[in-house]
Amino acid sequence: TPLACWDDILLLNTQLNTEERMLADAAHQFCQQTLQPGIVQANRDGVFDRNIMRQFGDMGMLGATIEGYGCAGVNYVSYGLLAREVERVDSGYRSAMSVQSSLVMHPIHQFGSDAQKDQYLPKLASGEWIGCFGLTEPDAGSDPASMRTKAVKTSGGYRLTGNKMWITNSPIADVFIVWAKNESEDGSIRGFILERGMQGLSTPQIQGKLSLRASVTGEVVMDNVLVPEQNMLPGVSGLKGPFSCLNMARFGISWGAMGAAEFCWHAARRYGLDRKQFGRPLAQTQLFQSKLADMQTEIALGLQAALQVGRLIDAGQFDPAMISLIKRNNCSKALNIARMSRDMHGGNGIADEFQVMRHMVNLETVNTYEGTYDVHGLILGRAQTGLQTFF
Ligand code: TGC
Ligand code: FAD
Repeated sequence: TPLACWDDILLLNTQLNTEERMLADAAHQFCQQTLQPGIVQANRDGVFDRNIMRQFGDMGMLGATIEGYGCAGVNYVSYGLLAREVERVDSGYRSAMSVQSSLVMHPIHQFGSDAQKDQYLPKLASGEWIGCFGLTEPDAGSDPASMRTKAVKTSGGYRLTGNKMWITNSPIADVFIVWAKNESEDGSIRGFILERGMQGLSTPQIQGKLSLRASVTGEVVMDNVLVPEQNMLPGVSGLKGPFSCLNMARFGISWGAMGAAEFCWHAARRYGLDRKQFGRPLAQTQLFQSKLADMQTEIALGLQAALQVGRLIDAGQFDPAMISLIKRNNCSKALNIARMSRDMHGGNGIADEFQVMRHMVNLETVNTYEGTYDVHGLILGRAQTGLQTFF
């Protein structure tokens, strides 16, 4: 018989407190009962049902770390546990949750005025409004400092012109956090809150995605959009504004990627126990067992590292380099695990019903967005040598 804790060999569960365990169990049930049954079809159709955001809201999963405004007010370890459960179903659904929480609600909460918080946070917390985060541009991906979107001061506000690219949920968003160079402050980067319906704002959807198909992605095209003065985020200027949002989202992704990897690992184990070739289960071959051991090892270590960083964030002791380490490691390890699981499923591995190939292609995006594997390597290289490679 298998070891009772084969799927939690370092007893991560015992390192959680009672509230964290209850929250993870409730999220697991919700994700498996409500999200899992529809994901194969949603991915096939390439659609995101906005009702899912309402359901996240009902579960208290949006902006979960924020106190007040209808938010749950839990710690960052709990936020990580939520991401792990959602991404066990699909990286696209975790994307929706992390953009809304870390990239839209977090900057409003952290850098917004009281009026902005009152106006936007409750409706984003309930999922009535969907938000998106526009940093990347067609010619500014890994290097957001080279963005071209500009804000020009005019009477009563700013005129924004520019083009954001690859923006999760832009085609269905009600609220847009857009980062632009403010010409009246020497091109310093500022955050602006835009709303659907503003004149000159359009959000064409990107078609033909082979990854994250259950998430909608688009552009944010701004042609001289008039944004009232009171819609600028007053509390931050410079790249540390968007980067401090990314810290939190990247932390969640490092847990989420492990959730997707766990799905692929468990599926490979089950498949190997059920499928017989050469007169015995595939799981009774040395190569198959060695691959399962690799998966188990990387997942157990990746989760421990994510938990430690979560504890440090909750204690106010984190450095962004720690987050680069776990984002880079956990995404690339999860991608390798998904590829291995796809292979271990043989021909069935390419059928969407078996779900591992969906996770595999999703993780290609997860390894790329929020800072690519290379970029996080360079952040870690700079942190240990003091030498800058970005110019
Ligand atoms: P650099 O000179 O390093 O820094 C500029 C200013 O920013 C500050 N800073 C940070 N602050 C807080 N947290 C961090 N992690 C920070 N990193 C830097 C820094 O202190 C400095 O402040 P100040 O006051 O001195 O001006 O800037 P750089 O241009 O050299 O940066 C290079 C690099 C590569 C590290 C950076 O540009 C980078 O991280 N690039 C990756 C871009 C990226 O991650 N884009 C993500 C777009 S959003 C997205 O993908 C959402 S997908 C979501 C989903 O669907 O789930
Ligand atoms: P590039 O920066 O052009 O990189 C291409 C390759 O070059 C990569 O392998 C990279 O690692 C490498 N490279 C880059 N610089 C260096 C260097 N200095 N040294 C060595 N190698 C280097 N952005 C948002 O703002 N909001 C969103 O909601 C959002 N959602 C996304 C959803 C999806 C589905 C996708 C695919 C992307 C999303 N993004 C979003 C954009 C994402 O953050 C960028 O794609 C990512 O930051 C990489 O930028 P890029 O695509 O321009 O690649």
